[in-house]
Amino acid sequence: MINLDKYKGCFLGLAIGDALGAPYEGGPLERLLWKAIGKTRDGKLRYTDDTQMAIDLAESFLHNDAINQDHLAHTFSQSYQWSRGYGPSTSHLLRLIKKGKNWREVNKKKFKTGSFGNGAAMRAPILAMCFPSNTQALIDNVNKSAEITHAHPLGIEGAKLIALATQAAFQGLSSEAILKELHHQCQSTIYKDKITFCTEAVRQSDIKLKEIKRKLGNGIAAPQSCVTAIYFSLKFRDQTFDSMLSQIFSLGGDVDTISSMACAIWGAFHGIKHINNSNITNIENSKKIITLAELLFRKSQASL
Ligand code: F2R
Ligand code: MG
Ligand code: MG
Ligand code: MG
Repeated sequence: MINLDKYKGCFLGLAIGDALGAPYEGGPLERLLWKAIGKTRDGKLRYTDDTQMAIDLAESFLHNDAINQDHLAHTFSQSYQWSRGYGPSTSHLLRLIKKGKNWREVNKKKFKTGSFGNGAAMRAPILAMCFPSNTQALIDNVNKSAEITHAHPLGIEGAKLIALATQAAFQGLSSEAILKELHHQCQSTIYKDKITFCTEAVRQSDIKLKEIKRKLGNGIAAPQSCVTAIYFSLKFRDQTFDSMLSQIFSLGGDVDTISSMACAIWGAFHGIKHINNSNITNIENSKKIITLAELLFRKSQASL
């Protein structure tokens, strides 16, 4: 059953995973920088590009009652701040859009085939909140959202898998059914093989973290992080939010993004009631995020 509690759990899960994971992301230099800029003036934990782009997507969808690519590109560019830690290609792109370039002219500037970073996937849980029950509408709108910043087929496919996993979590499908559907939806061998491995790893009781890192990845590219996040959300489906987070922190690499995507899916399964209140109140703009979740839920109910 889809309900408001799950919407709040999904959006806050995304933001909490991001803000709590950010201090663990990347190498020593990135961690040192985040120590200096990782808190707001009133002592809350700052979120990064992952949550900022999720908020932008929610606000743009609420404003247009649709995914309007020009409006979304503009919204992303207006909220861009270097200190949120955007990926290099996205950062370059958003600065060009902010200067007045059309996103269609610059989204393949850095990479001729478009980016396959995980930046489109990290905002994809929000699309499942916009399109909670129509799978084809969800896929069509994942493509629209991703194309702006991540036009490479692997960047889009990673976003599609995260969006579909979140939609299935809202619907409360079994983990086996979710993985079967994701396998069916995969177009590329790289994701198909990872979903096959993930299905085995979720069943196995003694799987080691280093095996997950080796087979599924922990990097900034979508094929190196999307299935990893889905794995954690399913492996820890019957365990606590905090126990899942601590495992992802130990994984290393692109921790903020992997935990953000995993926590969004976990929140879509369980709802806000199962997330510790201190996690919620400690993060920047938690009230705004709850309000956005409420507005998205109301819109989804009105369109039934
Ligand atoms: N930027 C960061 N964190 C900085 C530290 C990361 C650390 N060193 C690590 O590797 O874990 N975090 C934020 O960026 C990620 C989202 O990135 P996004 O928006 O996808 O960025 P971008 O620049 O589009 O892609 C990321 C990199 O992937 C490689 N790449 C992408 N497409 C490529 C292509 N077609 N050909 C070759 N390489 C391609 C490039 O290295 C890109 O720079 C999130 O983690 C977010 O938290
Ligand atoms: Mg980030
Ligand atoms: Mg507006
Ligand atoms: Mg990241």
